[in-house]
Amino acid sequence: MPRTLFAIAGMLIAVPAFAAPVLEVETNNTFATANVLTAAEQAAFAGANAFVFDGVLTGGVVGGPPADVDWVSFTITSPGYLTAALYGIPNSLVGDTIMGLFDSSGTWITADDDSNIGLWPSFETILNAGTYYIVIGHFGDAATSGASQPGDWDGLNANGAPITASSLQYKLVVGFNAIPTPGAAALLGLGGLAMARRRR
Ligand SMILES: [Ca+2]
Ligand SMILES: [Ca+2]
Ligand SMILES: [Ca+2]
Repeated sequence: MPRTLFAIAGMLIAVPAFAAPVLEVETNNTFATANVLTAAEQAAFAGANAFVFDGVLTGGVVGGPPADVDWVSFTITSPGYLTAALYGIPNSLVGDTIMGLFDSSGTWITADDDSNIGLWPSFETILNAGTYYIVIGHFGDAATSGASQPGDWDGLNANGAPITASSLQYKLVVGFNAIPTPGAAALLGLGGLAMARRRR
């Protein structure tokens, strides 16, 4: 084999496996027990600016334990636009899900009920660098028209009873577009800081 082909083959072998979805691991029912992307999954997210999270959201039954809630945590290292969309698999429109976003201190950022196809949620928001948490639950679990606390996502309805719902398989697709440096500086209010440094 010519040397260039050896070099190309070496490059192909060195390419990380970007395509593998992140698989949920129960129990991930609270902010504190969120599934955190592994270092390899986090590196793949940074390389592709996207990751997919596959999970199952089980329903509750009357008199039984609460319905399922799933938390996943990831980190972005620059400001940018984050888009998250939830889909049913395999190509399923079963169920009514909701989804929320919190920062690393558990402060609510946004939530959605039905902005994706059917009754599936999606949202897009601008974030600074940091660690964030996405939570997925059944409709009726927590408010999606206003702020909520992480503890509001507990698999219980407003009466404190388990949310009775069908179990479903889902695919969470998260995409990230970094804001180019000048925009990032403006977003972070660093323009003034840079000017102040220049004056010295
Ligand atoms: Ca689950
Ligand atoms: Ca769970
Ligand atoms: Ca919904």
